Amino acid sequence: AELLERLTAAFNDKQLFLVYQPQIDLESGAVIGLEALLRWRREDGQMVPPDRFIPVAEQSGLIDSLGLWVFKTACHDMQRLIAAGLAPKLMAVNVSVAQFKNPAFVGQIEQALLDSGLAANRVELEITESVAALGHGVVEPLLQRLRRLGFSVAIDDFGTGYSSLAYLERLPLDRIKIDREFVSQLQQGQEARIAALIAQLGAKLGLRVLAEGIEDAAVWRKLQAIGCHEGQGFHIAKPMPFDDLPAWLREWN
Ligand code: G
Ligand code: G
Ligand code: MN
Ligand code: NA
Repeated sequence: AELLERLTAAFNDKQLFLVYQPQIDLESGAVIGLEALLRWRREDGQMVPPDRFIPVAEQSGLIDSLGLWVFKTACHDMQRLIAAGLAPKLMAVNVSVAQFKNPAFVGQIEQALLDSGLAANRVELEITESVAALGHGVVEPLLQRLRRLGFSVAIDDFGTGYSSLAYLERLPLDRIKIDREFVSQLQQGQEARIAALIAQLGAKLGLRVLAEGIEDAAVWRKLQAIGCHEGQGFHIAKPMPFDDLPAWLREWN
């Protein structure tokens, strides 16, 4: 409860901000997207990791307004990049399962998108496998609505949560993100079995596959060898504040 009070105050005092991590095509190196990631810097300068405060926001319902703020801010920043002629194809925004449960969610992001003037096909929503817990009677129509609006949808942290393959196959998805746990196995020289299986699964289902957590050039090459075409990670770029993006984007290509 104490953390919730501090988080609510931080939200009101604008201590929360977004950083952006580039996503690239592993073949050409071209930047294909940016993932928006939430950060909290306390007044004393200490960072509070999202793994600590997002669950608190989810349990309290604060995630609805916080998530909407993330969405609006990411759309606004994407518009600024477009105006500067620097925007990649996609802005990826994480959406919590708790937001999905809110019946007002789709209407709210639709309105926020309209207000921003951004086209829906420039936005990808990242959801985790745990949406499966809501049941496909809920999730499938919701995803269909989002895709009809023009958003694309990615499954984040794939392979770590619960979701049956049968379930995954039915969902209208665009992309799978291989969790960095499996990508780090490549780093440690272990067999790339799970990452390779996910890449094959993606290809079979006609989905794009992106690997998270690329920390060196060797892993980048191994991912290409197993048929994974997209990636993000510290070796390419760490998540950075908006103000650092223009210079990075100009440098990279
Ligand atoms: O950026 P970092 O690796 O510290 O993020 C840790 C976790 O927090 C990741 O699982 C990430 O998806 C999640 N996260 C970061 N920003 C957001 C956000 O804006 N909304 C939601 N729901 N999750 C986020
Ligand atoms: O679960 P999600 O994909 O949303 O999490 C993204 C998180 O992963 C971000 O918080 C980001 O800081 C972190 N991250 C991104 N690239 C790397 C990487 O190469 N190595 C590690 N350890 N973490 C990374
Ligand atoms: Mn994510
Ligand atoms: Na992830």
